[in-house]
Amino acid sequence: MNKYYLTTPIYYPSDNLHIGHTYTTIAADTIKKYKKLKGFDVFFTTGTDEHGQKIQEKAKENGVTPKEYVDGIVEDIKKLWETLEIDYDFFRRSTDPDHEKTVQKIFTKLYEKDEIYKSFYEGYYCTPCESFWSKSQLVDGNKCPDCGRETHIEREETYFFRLSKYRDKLLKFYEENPDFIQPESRKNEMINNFLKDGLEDLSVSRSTFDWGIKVPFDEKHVIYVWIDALSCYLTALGYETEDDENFQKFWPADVHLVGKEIVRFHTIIWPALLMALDLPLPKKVFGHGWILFDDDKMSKSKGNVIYPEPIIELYGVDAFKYFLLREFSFGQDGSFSREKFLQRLNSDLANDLGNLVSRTITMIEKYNDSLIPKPVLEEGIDKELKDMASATHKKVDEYMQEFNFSYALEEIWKLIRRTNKYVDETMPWILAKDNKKDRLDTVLYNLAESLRIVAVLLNPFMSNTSKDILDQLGVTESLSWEDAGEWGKLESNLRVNKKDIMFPRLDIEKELVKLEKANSDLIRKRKELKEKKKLEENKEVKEAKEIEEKEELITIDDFAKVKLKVAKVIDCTNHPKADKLLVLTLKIGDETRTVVSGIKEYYKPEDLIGKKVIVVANLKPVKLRGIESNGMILAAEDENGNLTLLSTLDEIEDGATIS
Ligand code: ME8
Repeated sequence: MNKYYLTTPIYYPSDNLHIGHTYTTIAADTIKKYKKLKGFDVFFTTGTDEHGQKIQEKAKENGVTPKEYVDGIVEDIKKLWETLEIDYDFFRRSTDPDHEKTVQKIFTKLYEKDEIYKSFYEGYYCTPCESFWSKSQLVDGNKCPDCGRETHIEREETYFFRLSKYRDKLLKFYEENPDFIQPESRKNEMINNFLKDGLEDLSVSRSTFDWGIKVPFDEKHVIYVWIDALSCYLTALGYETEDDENFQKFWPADVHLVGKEIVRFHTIIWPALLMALDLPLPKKVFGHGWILFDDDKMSKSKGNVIYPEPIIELYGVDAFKYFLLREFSFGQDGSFSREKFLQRLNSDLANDLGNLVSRTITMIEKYNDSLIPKPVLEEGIDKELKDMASATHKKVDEYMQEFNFSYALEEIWKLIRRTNKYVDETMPWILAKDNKKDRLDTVLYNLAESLRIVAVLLNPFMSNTSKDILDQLGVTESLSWEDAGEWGKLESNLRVNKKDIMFPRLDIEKELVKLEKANSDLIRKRKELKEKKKLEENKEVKEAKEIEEKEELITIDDFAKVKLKVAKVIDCTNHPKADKLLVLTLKIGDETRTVVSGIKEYYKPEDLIGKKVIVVANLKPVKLRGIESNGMILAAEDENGNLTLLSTLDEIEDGATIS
């Protein structure tokens, strides 16, 4: 069986994901479903990139540990993928212990092969991108060329990866594998912007923060977050572990899907690292365009974010997926707008598809007792529909090879629109009225058969809708992709089963208000939740402090400051100048010292000689009525003023320490 390994980036859980992230994941999921239908054995990895300064700072802002901070967001991300019915095979968290262990192995291996060496780095650092830049790479003075935000100068001791030596090898690899970087324009960008003038060695460790995987042989350093993150594609398959069956089977990856801003990491740094590890390189990296909002890149840190949850809740998973894949050309940037979304819902889903399903099923109910009829009387007009339906499969296939989801869907919609036109042309209600049963049966069959083909073709994109259509047609067996390429496979006599309208028409103005409100409600709710968590956290810390103060709790370190010893009273006399004081001579191991104690009321000197007592041995000396006291002996006193000296339960040598 043919294997297929595909990945999405592992996303930063510095905040909840927005529709930009769902775009990559939905595209990957669609490819997976498509490949599976075509009989491939597919493995799909996604996950979260949890280390690095940015996350550490975010966590600090929120008053929690980095791990606590990301745990909550990772939970939301997994929930989102569940809602979107994303069929991933492996979710890699970069904080997973097995991942951390393998990344350390990778780093050590590279160091031992002299692919990594230690030196110093000074450069312009962009904290949000976790990247160093040279002066010539900066834009508008000192801004990061990737995200446009301010950089600052940082100098640190660091390990370097010998990236520079891979320049020619990379260029050769690109030449020998012309499809490696897609779309083509991104390859030219990589060559012209990064490779043409040579590559510099890459700083691959950080010592200015510690939220990361430690360099195993130099714990002052953490491993650069991108080595950590990129390795996830290998560790998800069990690379360098005992259980590496998936690695043996699925590596190299067939495609890494990424946004265009991280193509550099995936087509320069990643292949060079793999070459250094003597591993095969991925077959393809596809750098898709950005979804913009108000013509700006949607980004968590800029705050101009559209979240997917309200859209899905209001209009369903399939409408959301359809819009993203249909509206935007996968390789290029595109602007998201709620109006466009609602318009497509009305035109493509309600008018075209929903309408075709509903009228077809209704007519079969009405004119043929809910049974799919047998086609008996063909006419010339049928041929165009049949030819188009059979050809659509091939065209969709061709577009799917290029991940051109938008054109693939457009082909399916051409067939839907053609089929709707066929209804208008053949006018089944007139055929019914004129009692042209044979012709009517044929027309109804053709409509149903066209819908069956549409349903199979829609499966990778909108699996619920696809199932729904097949259900309504009474088709129960599961269909393969190839079943969409053959006209006439729909059996007659299946019983149709009408359901509610799939995509009701919407009042765009009203829905716009609803959608905007739902998005801002969600943002507010999440903010409140964070604030609440922070407050609770602060409250807990405050309360703990108060309790400590109230009960005068001390830590074990506080207690350890007090040196307690067992002492033997070798002499004891009354203080010559004080009524209440005794003067004791204590032997503490090899040492003898004098302690003055206010216990004359309770003990006679002769009672104490030879007894063992407990003494605080590191108390500052004080003079008590002219005699220096070096320590304090411990006693217990009850509410009635009864007092007794402390001693040990069993016999023990003086000088013994107490803890
Ligand atoms: O870069 N339009 O994580 P990240 C389209 N952890 N796609 C978008 C998008 C938008 N507006 N915004 C985000 C990282 N994406 C690293 C990756 S991989 C080894 C490490 C998608 O959370 C797109 O796929 O910043 C982009 O590359 C990715 O999310 C960035 O996610």
